[in-house]
Amino acid sequence: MNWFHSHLPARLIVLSLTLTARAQLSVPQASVVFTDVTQSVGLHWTHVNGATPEKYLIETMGGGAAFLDYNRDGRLDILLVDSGCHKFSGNCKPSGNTLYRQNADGVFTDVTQAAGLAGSPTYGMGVAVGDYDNDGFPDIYITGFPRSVLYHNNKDGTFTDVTQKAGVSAEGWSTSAAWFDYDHDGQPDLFVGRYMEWNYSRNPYCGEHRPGYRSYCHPEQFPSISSRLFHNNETTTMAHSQKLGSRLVSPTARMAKRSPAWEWTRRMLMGMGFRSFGSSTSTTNLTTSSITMAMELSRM
Ligand SMILES: [Ca+2]
Ligand SMILES: [Ca+2]
Ligand SMILES: [Ca+2]
Repeated sequence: MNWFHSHLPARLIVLSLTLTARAQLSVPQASVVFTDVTQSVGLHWTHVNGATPEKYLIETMGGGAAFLDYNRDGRLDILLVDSGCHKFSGNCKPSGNTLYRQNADGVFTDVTQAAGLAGSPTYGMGVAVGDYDNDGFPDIYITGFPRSVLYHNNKDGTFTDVTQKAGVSAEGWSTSAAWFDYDHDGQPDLFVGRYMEWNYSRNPYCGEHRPGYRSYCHPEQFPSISSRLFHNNETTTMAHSQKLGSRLVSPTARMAKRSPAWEWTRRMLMGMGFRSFGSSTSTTNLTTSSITMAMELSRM
C-alpha cells in the first residue's frame, strides 16, 4: 500500500471538514424577517369545509386565495375562497368567499356583501384572477364542486356572476385554473384543471369497518376527468365584455409540427385523462403539470 492509499481516508475527512466549515461560514444571515400580521390588519377568517363522518372526498381540499387590486386604488386587496358547507354537512356555518379591501392605513375591510360576492354557488377550491375582457379591472374565476364561477368586475366595486353567459362553468370537480393568452390574439384564455369523476353517491367506504375508523379514499380509486381549455372568443373589449366563449381548442397542424410536446399536451387537454401519464404521480400534481404545459404552449 502506498502513501496515497494509506492516507486517503484521513485526507478525505479533513477535506470534508474544511468544506463544511467554509459552507457554514458562507451562509448569509437573514436580512428579511416576516411577522404574522393577520389579526392586526383585520383579517379574521377561517376556512370551513363542512366535514362529515361520511368522508366525502371534496372535504379534503382547502380553499384558495388571491391578491388583486379589484378597485384599482393601488393597494392590493385579498380574496379568500371558502369551501363552506355541502348538502350533507348538517349543522355547519360557512365563512363564505370573502373579499377584503385594503384601506390606506394598511388595514383590511370585509366588502364581500357590497361587492356582490356573498353566497357562493359552489363548494370552492381555487381562484384565478385575470382581466379577461381587457377593461383594466381584474375579474375572478373560482373553481369548485359541482361547478366553477366567473365573476365580472363591474368597475364600480361590484361583481356580477356571468358564468352561464360565458359558458365556463366547467361542470364537475375543478381544482385550479389559470388565465393566459395561448393563441396570442390579445384575449386572455382560461385553463381549468379538473380533478376526478366524483359525486355524493360515488363515495365508497374506505378504512376499517368500526365506528370512528372510516377514512377518506385514495384519489386513484376514482376515474380521472379531462381538464378544460376555454378560448376567449371576444373580438372587442368593453362593449362585449361578457362574451367569453366556451369553445374547446383544437390544435392546428402547424403547432404539432413546431413542438413534439404539443401532441402530448393536446392529448392531455382533450380528454385522455391524467393517469395515462404515470400512475405513481398524484392527480393533483398532474393537474399542476397540465397548467404548466398549457403555459408552455402559449410561448410556442
Ligand atoms: Ca385595492
Ligand atoms: Ca375585466
Ligand atoms: Ca387568446
